[in-house]
Amino acid sequence: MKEPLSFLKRASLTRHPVAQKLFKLMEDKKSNLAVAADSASQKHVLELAEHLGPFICVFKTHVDILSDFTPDFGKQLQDVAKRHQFIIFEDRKFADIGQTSALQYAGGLYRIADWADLINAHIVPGPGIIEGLKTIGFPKGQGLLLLAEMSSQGTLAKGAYTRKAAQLADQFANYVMGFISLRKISENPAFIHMTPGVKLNPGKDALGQRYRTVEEIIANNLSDILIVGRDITHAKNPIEQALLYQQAGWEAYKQSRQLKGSF
Ligand code: 5BU
Repeated sequence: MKEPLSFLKRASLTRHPVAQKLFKLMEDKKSNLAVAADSASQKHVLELAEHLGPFICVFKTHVDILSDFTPDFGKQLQDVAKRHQFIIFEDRKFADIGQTSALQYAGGLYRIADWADLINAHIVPGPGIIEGLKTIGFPKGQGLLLLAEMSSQGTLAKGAYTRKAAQLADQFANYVMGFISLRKISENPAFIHMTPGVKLNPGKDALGQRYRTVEEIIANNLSDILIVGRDITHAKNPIEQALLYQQAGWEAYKQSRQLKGSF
């Protein structure tokens, strides 16, 4: 079996600017926790970023959920990200031809490319979507994750489709920096794996979301980053809950990779 590599070591194995920054700040903050801030209120999303910022490595948004979006949202979030050192990930899941996806990324109301460090895309359209998004994101030093698997029940993203995502990532490794997946799907240590569908108590929601535990995802399936939404944002005390997840996620990472030192 190959030697497990620390996040710090992996930072030195990639030239991708967002991946390098992310691996380093994960190690500095001892956090492999991403929070999914799915609130309709911009003020609430910014408050979540401010309060949870110290515990997380990635702050994940769905900007099109906001009902009170104002054009200074991105700048405000960037200010918080700078203060607390986290990566901004807009979970836009682009899925169109390259030309249209590039327009959706750079323009419209949200101008995602002006403020998000990281976005993601379905690979259903083929490599053109990566080429299209790259025309916007690459010159800005931003990154792309490919949707290799999904956490929802009955997902079609599996088997050959998932393997194709890994191949496309290799092909575009100077722009693609990893995957949304349920487990580690690539042996390339430069790629980062982020996994949604996390709860302290596993189960399902009413609309097909499937939840697994921190240990199942990080220790048994060797993913890198936990994406946690409602189990933190809807907790009685989201700050305490984020700390709990941060510690559990980091312990699972250290122990499963048999790296020295713990939280
Ligand atoms: P939850 O509240 O922890 O269920 O939120 C999960 C978040 O992750 C939510 O923002 C989803 O849009 C996102 N997600 C997901 O749940 N499953 C997937 O496969 C992908 C994204 Br891709």
